[in-house]
Amino acid sequence: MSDLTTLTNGILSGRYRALARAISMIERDDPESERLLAELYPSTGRARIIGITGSPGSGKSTLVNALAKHYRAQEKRVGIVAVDPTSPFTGGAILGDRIRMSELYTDRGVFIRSMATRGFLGGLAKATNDVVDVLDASGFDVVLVETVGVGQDEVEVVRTVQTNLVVLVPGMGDDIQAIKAGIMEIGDIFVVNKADRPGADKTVTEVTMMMSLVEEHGDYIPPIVKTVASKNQGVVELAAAIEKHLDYLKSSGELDRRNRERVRIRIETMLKEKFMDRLIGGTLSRSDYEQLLEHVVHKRNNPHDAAIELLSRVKF
Ligand SMILES: Nc1nc2c(ncn2[C@@H]2O[C@H](COP(=O)(O)OP(=O)(O)O)[C@@H](O)[C@H]2O)c(=O)[nH]1
Ligand SMILES: [Mg+2]
Repeated sequence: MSDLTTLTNGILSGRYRALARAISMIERDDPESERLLAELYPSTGRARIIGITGSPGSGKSTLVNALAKHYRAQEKRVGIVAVDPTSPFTGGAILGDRIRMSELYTDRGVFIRSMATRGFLGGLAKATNDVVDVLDASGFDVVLVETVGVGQDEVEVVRTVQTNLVVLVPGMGDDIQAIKAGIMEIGDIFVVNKADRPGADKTVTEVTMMMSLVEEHGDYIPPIVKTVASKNQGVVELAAAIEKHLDYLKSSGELDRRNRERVRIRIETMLKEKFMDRLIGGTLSRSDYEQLLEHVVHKRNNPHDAAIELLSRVKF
């Protein structure tokens, strides 16, 4: 059996060493990983993919931990992917996550991976989606994706999950105002975590008010759930809200639409990347490219004509 077949089979039968190896290959942007992912793709599509987004310190990891425990109690296998540019792989925050999640680490029904986020080859969003595919193919029933939710890459990650939780904390006030446009669009469920702190109800009211300003809700109005993640409070209610969102996704046809959107985003991201690869370093040297940009900066050319010219240089 070839190495790739062994690895594919290892993943399909849920072996942790195979999973770890595959994910490292994806992180390195190893060319073999593309073939592996192609092999695994037919086995994907069963996992429930849930995003957890919110500011650093809002309690996302604690909440992920609590949700994972909840799902484990139902005998579900849980994959966790933490994407957090504020905490590099070796950084303190991730170490904190490791310790906090240690009770899950010893549980074979849980697989946790923090994505290295700096200097990422091939794009963070692509890598995250690929890792989610690997976990999905490996039979994890639930995949939780933790992100800080800022930056282009992260927004792309958020757009590819099925249900997105936006985690807020009491006393954000102006913060909520500042981020409202963005979060109102991406939130399927709003979580007011740290509800043991003063002002939780006020935050709930603020979110409700902002929600009423959003014109297009369709049939689904995102619920607001209060939690104290560090004490596992509100987790059952949150899981119920997640379940309800799935019912909505299915009955409205929105699940198919989101899955299709996920495919679209992934293909288009790869196309863009492959196009740029062919262009720069292929047809054109990096310095020629920089030269061309320079012409546009100094008004000797314009962005539109420059783009058309570049397009004409790529051989398909
Ligand atoms: N008081 C209180 N603290 C919490 C709660 N949830 C999390 N924390 C604490 O908030 C801090 C940040 O949590 P963490 O999960 O690392 O946040 P993340 O950066 O969003 O992943 C930690 O010290 C947690 O123990 C909560 O519901 N109430
Ligand atoms: Mg965290």
